[in-house]
Amino acid sequence: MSMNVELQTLTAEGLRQFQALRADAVSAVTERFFATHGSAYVRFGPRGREACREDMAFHLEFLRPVLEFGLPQPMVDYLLWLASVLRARAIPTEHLAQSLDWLGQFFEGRIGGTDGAVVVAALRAARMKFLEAGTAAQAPLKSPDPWVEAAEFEAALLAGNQREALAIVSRCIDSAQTLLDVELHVIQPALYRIGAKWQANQVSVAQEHLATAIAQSVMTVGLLQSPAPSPIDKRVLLACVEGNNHAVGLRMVADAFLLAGWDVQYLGANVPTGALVGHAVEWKPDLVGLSVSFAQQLPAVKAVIAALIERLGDARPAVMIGGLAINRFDRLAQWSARMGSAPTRGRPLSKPPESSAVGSQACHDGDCPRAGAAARGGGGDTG
Ligand code: B12
Repeated sequence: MSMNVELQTLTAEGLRQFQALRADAVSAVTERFFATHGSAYVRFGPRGREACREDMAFHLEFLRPVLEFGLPQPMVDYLLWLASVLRARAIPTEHLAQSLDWLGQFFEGRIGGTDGAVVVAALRAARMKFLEAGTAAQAPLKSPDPWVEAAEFEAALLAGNQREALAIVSRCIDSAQTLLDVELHVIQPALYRIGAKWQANQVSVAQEHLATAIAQSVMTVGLLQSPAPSPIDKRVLLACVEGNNHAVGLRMVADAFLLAGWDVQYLGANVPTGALVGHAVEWKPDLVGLSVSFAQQLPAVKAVIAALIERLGDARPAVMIGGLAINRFDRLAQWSARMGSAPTRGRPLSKPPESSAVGSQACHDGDCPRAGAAARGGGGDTG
């Protein structure tokens, strides 16, 4: 199945209308859904309606980048993911495609002209590719080669056994492995497996949260056990863009820079664009690293870059982008690299170095030595 189709994109006014209509679309389609199929969902009680609303809202969140960038692949991937999550919880999936038709009908009646047609075409394309895929599983996320310790570490995380998790990591570091390698070959694969198990309904939300919390504290201890680097008088500012709550991967990137002697400021999850840019203006980093999990977070990347250019002009830092969305979809990676090279945006972002996973980062001047390894670690399916 080829997903590299390009669709028409919305005009700025079309996008504004789409955004303004989202909440009404969610309500209208949820009501239509319950009027037509309510009996199939009675067993879920009031929570069923709420979950349906959440799903409709999610559909539209994932539709937005299709409308903005013309690439259906991330939305199809999301639909396959959602179908697998629902199936694993014995929730019917047969109405998923219909909900896309109904969303199309809602927007067709309200956004006129070419823009209305763009929304309908995007929903149709996503629906068609989703149905073509049938019950095929979404391509698995590939993490770096797991070491044998990854399975033990995963078991410790799932059992909530912080002491054991720490012992495994300390053992690796004591046997001369670097923290970065342990993060890539033990911690990351364990977290990826736990994500897959949550998707398959084999692990609870609480276990996933516990695992993440333990992994983060173990990483801090690992950092303390690592040899102190010589400072190199360079600064990197790292942040997850607005909407991205997946922060552990970026923490690994932070550790990579710290251990290479950089001065690192790590702002963590979901950083508002204004706050991020304001901090960059004040702290004046040489490099800004942004983490992106889903395609709909790319406009936030664009906003950060535009604001850095506006506020700092030629004195702006280089920008590096990575994360799940960039690893997973090569077209988004290309788009991200292109984004910085548009003439109005001034100094281009260089292409990702050949040696790194395709598009997992866009990084200037070979300035980010070991972060390439961290980014490579996330190297997933590149479509
Ligand atoms: C823990 C977790 C969460 C936690 C995160 C807590 C935290 N403090 O970070 C919480 C509960 C918040 C969460 C929420 C959600 N999650 Co989640 N989550 C995970 C999980 C299990 C682990 C994430 C992680 O830490 N991975 C390990 C790190 C090391 O990997 P990484 O992020 O890819 O980072 C590496 C590279 O990508 C790269 N990198 C990352 N950032 C950057 C930046 C730069 C500059 C560079 C150079 C490189 C780089 O370097 C890192 C090291 O190699 C993953 C499973 C998975 N496969 O990752 C699911 C997963 C990512 N989540 C998923 C989903 C769907 C969600 C939610 C939508 C769920 C929901 N319905 O609410 C929300 C969305 C939140 C949001 N808006 O961002 C799905 C994504 C599905 C898909 N295929 O796209 C996954 C894959 C789980 C699954 N299998 O279903 N999640």
